[in-house]
Amino acid sequence: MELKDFLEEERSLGKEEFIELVNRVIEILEKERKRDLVVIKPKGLLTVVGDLHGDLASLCFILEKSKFLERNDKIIFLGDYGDRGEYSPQIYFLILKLKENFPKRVFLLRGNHEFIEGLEIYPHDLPFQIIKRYGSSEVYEKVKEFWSYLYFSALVKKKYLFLHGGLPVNLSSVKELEKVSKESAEEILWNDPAEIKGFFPSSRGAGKIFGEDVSKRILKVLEVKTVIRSHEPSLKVNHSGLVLTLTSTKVYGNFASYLKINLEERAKDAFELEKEVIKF
Ligand SMILES: [Mn+2]
Repeated sequence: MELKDFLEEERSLGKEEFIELVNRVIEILEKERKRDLVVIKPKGLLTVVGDLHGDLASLCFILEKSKFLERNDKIIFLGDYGDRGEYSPQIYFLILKLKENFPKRVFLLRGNHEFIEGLEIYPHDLPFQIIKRYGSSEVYEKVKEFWSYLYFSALVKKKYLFLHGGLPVNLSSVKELEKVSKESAEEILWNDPAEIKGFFPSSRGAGKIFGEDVSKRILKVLEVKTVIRSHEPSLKVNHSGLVLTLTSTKVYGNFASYLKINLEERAKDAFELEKEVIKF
């Protein structure tokens, strides 16, 4: 299957077909997803995709350049699929098709734009874009159902932790990532790292800002070298190399990027990984 075939299929897709696609992917995730955390085996290459926010051109660029469809690699998405950019429905179609076609090689994480109850996001263009594309709010309800099957975080043991926002500041065991509390869910989706000590409430209105001491303590507990996250429109290193932030959308007028990690190599810190990020 080539990317252009997927895009062509999307153009003529009807409401019922889209809903059936979501149902098939939910069925896959229902069988596969035993916990809120997915453990990725340290085999082969992993492409890391940050926030997309409806930027279809950037997703297509990443799929083409990473040669995901031709190779036997893995790919992980760090959430925030829709809103802001105008191609949110198309992004959803593509990630659903990828999961359906390559279930063992595709990992879909939840972002704060795939919100949990009580933490609704604003601005939220997705429902309007879906109605424009499919003429029905039924499709949006189905997409929301799909969100509840997304993982909160992904772990490559002894190496990396992937999540959308940040570490829950009081995390004390990997078990708490396997079954996240409502409080931890909010923090995983909303937190941001900063060069501070400790933590304090975020000006975003949800989640917290956390410092290097928090990262240091939690990464030790998790036995992980580096956290890789998105949630901010930048490429940056925090906490002396413990946290890498990358973005894969140009909707803020900046560059987009992605990362390819060889999971069989030794774990790298965020400074090393930052040098390997492909910007475009
Ligand atoms: Mn976000």
